[in-house]
Amino acid sequence: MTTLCVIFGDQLSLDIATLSGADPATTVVCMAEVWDEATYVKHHKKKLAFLFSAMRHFADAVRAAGYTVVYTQLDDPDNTGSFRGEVHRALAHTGCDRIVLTHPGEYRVLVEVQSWATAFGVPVAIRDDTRFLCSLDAFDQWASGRKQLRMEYFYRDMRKQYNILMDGDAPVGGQWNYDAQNRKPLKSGVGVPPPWQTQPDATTQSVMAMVAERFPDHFGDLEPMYLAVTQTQAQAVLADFIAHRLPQFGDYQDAMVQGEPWLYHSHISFYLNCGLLTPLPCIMAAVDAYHRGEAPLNAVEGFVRQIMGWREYVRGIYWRMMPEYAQRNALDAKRPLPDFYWTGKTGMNCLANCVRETQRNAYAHHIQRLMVLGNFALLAGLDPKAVNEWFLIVYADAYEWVEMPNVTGMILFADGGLLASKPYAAGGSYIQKMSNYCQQCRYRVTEKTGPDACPFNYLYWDFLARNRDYLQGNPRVGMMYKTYDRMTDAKKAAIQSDATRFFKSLDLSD
Ligand code: FAD
Ligand code: DLZ
Ligand code: SF4
Repeated sequence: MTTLCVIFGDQLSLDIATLSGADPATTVVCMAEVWDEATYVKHHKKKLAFLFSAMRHFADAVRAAGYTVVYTQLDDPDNTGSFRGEVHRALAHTGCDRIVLTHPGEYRVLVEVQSWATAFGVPVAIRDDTRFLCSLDAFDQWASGRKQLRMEYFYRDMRKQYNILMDGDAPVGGQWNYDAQNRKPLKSGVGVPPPWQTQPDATTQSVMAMVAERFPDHFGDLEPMYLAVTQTQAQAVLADFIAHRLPQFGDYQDAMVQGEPWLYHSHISFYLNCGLLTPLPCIMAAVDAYHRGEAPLNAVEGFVRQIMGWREYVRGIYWRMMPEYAQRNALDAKRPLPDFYWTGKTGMNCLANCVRETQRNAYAHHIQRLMVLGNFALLAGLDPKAVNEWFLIVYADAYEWVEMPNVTGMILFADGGLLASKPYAAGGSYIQKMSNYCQQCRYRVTEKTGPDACPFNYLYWDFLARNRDYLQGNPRVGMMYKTYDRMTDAKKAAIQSDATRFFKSLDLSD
């Protein structure tokens, strides 16, 4: 009996469950670059080059571990363009009589692989993805019977279960969460450590040439290409973060600085999500730095919470709620995505910078995604399908299991509050407090209405007014309606007419 072990592009870990217990003598590993995956949304060029290069390097590592690898490159003339076609070809070519794979990261691919046993007439084993710290069954057990699925309680349970930053039954330092200390703005010119970067090797260069030729109409800059593409390089990115950025990670987690896209973040999501890194070693590296006295608790706890809390939690939500989750649109938002999400051409300096950095790097840090790009999408009432597609396209760390709960749940409140207890809506003053974008903006953040007023200011109130029926019962938003109701009729009318004028200028009128 020979086994075809199918490994997808986001499963690039040698300890993937697919290979657990595999005998190289009776195993063939199948990997394929396929047109369907590269184009079902038009991924950022840098994301494509990164992933194809990482896949090719990983195939070499699998061969070095003694396995036979059947690898189809995108431009192979026999490439059928789909997972189904490539697995079918590999079965015919190798004579394997069973398939083993690990639970895919996206619902549509799960549906596809579930059809293979019938389609190919061989047994197909779909194994749990053991790289995650919370299995899907364990998440369902945690969630079932709860009225509210708040991340904070999930996270506490995970800390206890894995005994991370615990002092017996209590959290180290006496608090579970040090977020209140993690909201400091940062001045420009502070000397942020440069991010870890590498030069493209021969494999990456050849993939870049292919992407340039085959995907010219996809969004984003291919060059410069500096991302890690092997496990060793990804570990160097992690080590660089622990040594140079983790100590300030907490303090400046929410800060935004014009011209500083990387700040004190870790830049490891690309690697965690495709398998070049796995979560527990990243968490332990930060915890060890804390125990050595090299990083403060607010930084280390904040970092642990992102990976052990948010990352695991959003995955649990995605798989528990799909496929219905993809249809959610609680606020009935319908506006199309404005062009500036692709071009960066807008007078709103914060948005222009976040889009341009996304275009160049296939990366923006969390607060740029949440409080600038996401906040605008929420306030403007952009269609959740269009916003989900954009976020899935433009970031090199984007896969639906992590992108969709962040977009549908966290930024758009389109799931009606399943993930977030209130919409993350904010006017311009939040962006002014946490960044220096407003200093170079054509709008005035201190003006609330009128042609020069920061659009976030009137769009905020227009959003609340538009969604009153849905939101005013929410105890965490109710206060804002009291403030709105105290405004004069003239002010309310000015807000509405400014919002109407603004939408018209973007060609987004109702
Ligand atoms: P750091 O700030 O250094 O955080 C460390 C790690 O924590 C990240 O690498 C990531 O693995 C994890 N993490 C942090 N926040 C989240 C979160 N909200 N959800 C899940 N994991 C988290 N993250 C993705 O990995 N892929 C996405 O497609 C994605 N889309 C997002 C869309 C929106 C609208 C928002 C608001 C957030 C999204 N995030 C996504 C979460 C977060 O913005 C990125 O994980 C983070 O910016 C990656 O950069 P970093 O590695 O430097 O993260
Ligand atoms: C994102 C992506 C892209 C662009 N291309 C491929 C590919 O050609 N081959 C592959 O195996 N995986 C690719 N991926 C990652 C898959 O979309 C990812 O594995 C799915 O999320 C699986 O559920
Ligand atoms: Fe953004 Fe408003 Fe500040 Fe301009 S004034 S940068 S639009 S928050």
